Amino acid sequence: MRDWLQSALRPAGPEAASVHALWEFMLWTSVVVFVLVLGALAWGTFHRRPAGVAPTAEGAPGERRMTRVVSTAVGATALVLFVFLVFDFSTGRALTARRDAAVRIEVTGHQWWWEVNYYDSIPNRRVSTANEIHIPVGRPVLIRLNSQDVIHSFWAPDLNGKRDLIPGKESSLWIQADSPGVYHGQCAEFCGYQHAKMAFLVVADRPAEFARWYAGQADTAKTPTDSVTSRGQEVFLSSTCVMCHAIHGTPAGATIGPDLTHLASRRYIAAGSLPNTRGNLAGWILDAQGIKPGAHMPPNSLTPADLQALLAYLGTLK
Ligand code: HEC
Ligand SMILES: [Cu+2]
Repeated sequence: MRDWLQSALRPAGPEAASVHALWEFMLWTSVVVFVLVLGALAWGTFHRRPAGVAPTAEGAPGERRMTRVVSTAVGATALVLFVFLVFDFSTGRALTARRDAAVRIEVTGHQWWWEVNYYDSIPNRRVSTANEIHIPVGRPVLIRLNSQDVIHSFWAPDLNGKRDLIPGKESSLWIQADSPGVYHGQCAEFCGYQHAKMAFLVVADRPAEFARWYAGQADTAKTPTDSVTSRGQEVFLSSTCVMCHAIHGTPAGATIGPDLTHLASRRYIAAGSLPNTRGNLAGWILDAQGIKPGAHMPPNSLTPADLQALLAYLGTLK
């Protein structure tokens, strides 16, 4: 994950831009206030009262001026806080403003991966995937957030602020990417042992590319065409994998773990833990606990031939 770069200071969409504008305003206002306060402190340090005059004495020299200065500073503080409040409210309103969603996505948090479901009014056009969210560039996307177990927090800093996923209480947020690219995100609320390995990608595609990706994902899995991949499918369907995973177009339909129908189209496995390569997949399938201790996938013992067949089959799930 060395190339995992994400930054709230490099907004890549209108939501992140509003958050960033609020942040910049608060930062520079605070810098000015800080400099003024330090200036006042320095002034006070070098301008002592004349010796012999008790500072508490009634009508001590400069007291009226000090009263004026302090009242002005209190007034200015209240004003600055009020402006912060107004700016904060208006940013909040901008972030939640209703728009026409180009795409509606349901993201469900699991320990420690993200289930991603695309809503479509036609049931067989709904798409299920994990840890990699594709969106069309330049279009508003509504993400509804829910959790299956504990509280998680969805955070793709380049695109928007954080939003908690609370079991049983749906929340939502908008994201929109100004230019095509891959944006990184992660769980931002400690959610257990593998919280640090609960990352995700948001891939902003050009509209045609997005449509192609979507059509591919809505399709059922490829049917094996040769003896090795057929054997691989058999291994998958006859072992414990089917208790937890779905591959559409086969009898496997469980939803405990990520949907694997188009596993090979994803860049990473196990929520950003490893690049999706054949070697990493092999390591993961044999001993997920060695890679992500505590993850809810048990180790598997497979003969080398079965493992290779299974890997070949999973490799066809584009
Ligand atoms: C008890 C349930 C369970 C069983 C059995 C199971 N898995 Fe998993 N699997 C999971 C969970 C949960 C995850 C997500 C782990 C994480 O990222 O924290 C996962 C993740 C994966 C991933 C990575 C998917 C992705 O997109 O990140 C692959 C590939 C995978 N499993 C393949 C298999 C295969 C092949 C078998 C059978 C040999 C199998 N699993 C058996 C629960 C299971
Ligand atoms: Cu989490």
